[in-house]
Amino acid sequence: MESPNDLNAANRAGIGHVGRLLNSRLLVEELRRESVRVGFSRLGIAPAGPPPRRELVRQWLDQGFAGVMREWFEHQEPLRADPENLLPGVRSVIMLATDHATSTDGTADVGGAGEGSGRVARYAWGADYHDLLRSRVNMLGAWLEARVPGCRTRGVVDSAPLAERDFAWLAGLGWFGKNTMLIDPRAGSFFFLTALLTDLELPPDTPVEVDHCGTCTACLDACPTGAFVEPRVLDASRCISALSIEDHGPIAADLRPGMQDWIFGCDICQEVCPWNRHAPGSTEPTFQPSDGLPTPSLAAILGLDTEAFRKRFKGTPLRRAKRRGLLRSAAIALGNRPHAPSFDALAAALADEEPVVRGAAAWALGRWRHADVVAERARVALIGRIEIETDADVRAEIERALA
Ligand code: B12
Ligand code: SF4
Ligand code: SF4
Repeated sequence: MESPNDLNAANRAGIGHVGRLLNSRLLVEELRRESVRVGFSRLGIAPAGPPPRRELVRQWLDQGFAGVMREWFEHQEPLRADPENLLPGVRSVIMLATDHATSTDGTADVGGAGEGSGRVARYAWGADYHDLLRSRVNMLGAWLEARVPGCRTRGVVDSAPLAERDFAWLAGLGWFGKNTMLIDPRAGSFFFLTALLTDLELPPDTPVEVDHCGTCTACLDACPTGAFVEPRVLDASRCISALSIEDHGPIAADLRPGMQDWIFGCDICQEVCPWNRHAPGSTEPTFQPSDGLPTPSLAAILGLDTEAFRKRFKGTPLRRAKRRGLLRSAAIALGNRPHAPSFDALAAALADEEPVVRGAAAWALGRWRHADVVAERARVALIGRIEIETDADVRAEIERALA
């Protein structure tokens, strides 16, 4: 029998099916071990081909649920139709999971962060995961190419046009929870996905067909912005994660209260999920909370100028929100949870260079006018600003705040 090294040659030469299968199973065992050695938590294998529920993405787009990501999705949609577009000749999609939940000691829970602090989604507590996972998947790809000379691979992380959750489902890495997350019955949903495409035909794993959600609706009930249209359908235009990360403009007024104190991403629909009660902790240094996270001071965020923002969030996921998006969300968080010691920072934000930050600060101060905290100072600050404000949208925000 030929060695796993000869797998591709065997494939090409049409060597017996059973021999090839045995060899590929041996190879997959080695691949599993190697994936853990380079730092992935587990892997599953899916056959390449069009993703199983492609039509759902089209419907989702047509219903306007992509929000500000619509243009990006419209561009990706035809490419997502087949992983062949990412690697010509692809036969298998190796899906890799990486658990990222770090210790929860001393951090925010569903109840919210402490006064004057904002909340950041778990996946963004440490350094940017894309860089780490990209280098790991490239290492694994190089290993496979060395192990099976002649085979081709391509690693992708998150932003490539690949329906990662669909392939991860096919690869047996979990079921689709009602919160749309892929959930592993043993590890919950706090994990990242990465894909390694290859032209090798590897034996696929079995999808999780059981719906382990049962009658539970905890995630649907807990979403503070009502972003779930129905189980497994998310209206991203209402999801705090999309609003705080991808949308850098003004947020619709009716959604602002629901954002609570979340300033980057949102974990509520995962935190309430019973399957995350025993999520494995990660000791990966890259994922450990950095510099004031997970509950940064909102006043400190509002005080960041362009240079300070760049310096503080360089190499972290938070830079994706852009300075204006993050400061806007920090102002909204203060509007939702008035905190007198942060007054000066919020009032100063009324004069920020970005209209979207000024508008959010005006809205927040308007909410403070109805709270016991520094109500009069909030009114004075708004009146002072409206006298010099030139941006029509911001003026309208101030007028509403004073009304
Ligand atoms: C765009 C995007 C978002 C958008 C839209 C999210 C969404 N639910 O679609 C926004 C910005 C809101 C977002 C938020 C988050 N995201 Co995101 N996101 C993506 C991205 C880039 C594409 C997802 C997508 O295709 N959406 C389109 C919709 C239509 O897809 P969908 O909801 O998954 O719908 C499918 C299912 O409904 C499915 N389906 C339903 N029932 C069934 C049944 C079966 C049998 C099958 C096969 C399919 C199926 O069919 C649909 C079509 O594929 C992926 C990376 C990637 N390249 O895939 C990461 C990804 C999904 N995100 C991820 C994460 C971590 C998050 C957040 C937790 C971050 C945070 N803490 O703020 C939140 C979670 C919010 C939530 N409840 O989904 C992880 C998820 C890991 C996991 N365990 O599932 C991914 C895979 C990134 C990664 N590489 O790790 N995200
Ligand atoms: S991430 Fe937050 S806002 Fe988005 S669906 Fe989940 S609970 Fe709702
Ligand atoms: S909270 Fe309940 S319904 Fe939602 S994903 Fe978890 S088990 Fe499923």
